[in-house]
Amino acid sequence: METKVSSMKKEVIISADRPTVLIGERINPTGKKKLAAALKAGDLDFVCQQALNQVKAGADILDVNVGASDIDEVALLPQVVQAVMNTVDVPLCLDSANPKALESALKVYQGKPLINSVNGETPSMEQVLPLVKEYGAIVIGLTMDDEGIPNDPARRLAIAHKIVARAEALGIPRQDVIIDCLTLSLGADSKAGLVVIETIRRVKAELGLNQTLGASNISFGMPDRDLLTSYFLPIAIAAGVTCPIVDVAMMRPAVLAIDLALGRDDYARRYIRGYRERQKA
Ligand code: THG
Repeated sequence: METKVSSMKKEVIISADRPTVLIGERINPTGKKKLAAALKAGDLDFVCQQALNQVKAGADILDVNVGASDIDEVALLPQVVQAVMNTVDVPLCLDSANPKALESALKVYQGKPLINSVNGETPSMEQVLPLVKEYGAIVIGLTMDDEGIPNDPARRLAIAHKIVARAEALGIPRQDVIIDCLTLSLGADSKAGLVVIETIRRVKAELGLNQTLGASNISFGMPDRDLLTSYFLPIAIAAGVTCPIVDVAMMRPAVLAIDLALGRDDYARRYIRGYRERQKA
């Protein structure tokens, strides 16, 4: 199962037979006062610096989210997408809960982007999937609906099936849907890890699609977050996550080790190159 995302200059292939694709999470004002203030002031230099840093750290794709109170995402998302495209070569993941903002960003995007996201609610599927078809994009399908995120893996799986069926009915190839099984915080529910891992396994077995995950959600509100996230990641990747959304600078060394352990790094080339680059830095 191969999913191909692209910018003007780069194509990224997501597949369980290849190294894990890292989607950089840091262009997102949630919990970041400095970034939120810069975005509100229309200062895009700060965002572009975040983009450069993440690509230098090894990000394959950048998530771009400008959602915060007092921000007009429909106007700002395309501006930030354009600024980031002018700064780095990697493909982008357009992240908004507002379909109008996704559409305005799609209008300026050059290449085949990721759309983040659609969910199992009928209005979401009715608004987002036609955009995916029209712009030839890839879409992330969240396993939640109007009743929220089910606690039961079977119900999350059923939502994934529903999203794929709706996409295929519109002529969107199934490999252009990436599933996000959604991890909740272990601080709120100490069984949250078990539930999402079981869901990831079943999505892989029954749908075989590529899967993303906002992996740092697992440690939200907990002490020693990076420790928790970095030990959760190999479980999620071994279960079927192929393109996690992460803080790349923090998580890439662990992911290089995981890919080597899972036979996705011939002759340990990437692992050794990653080590050498860290020695130089
Ligand atoms: N699934 C999908 N998309 C997503 C998410 C997901 N997009 C948004 C989010 N979840 C993933 N992105 C982030 C971005 C930042 C953080 C976590 C996930 C984060 N920020 C720190 C905080 O809020 O405490 C602050 C970061 C810092 O400045 O160090 O943790 O699940 N499809």
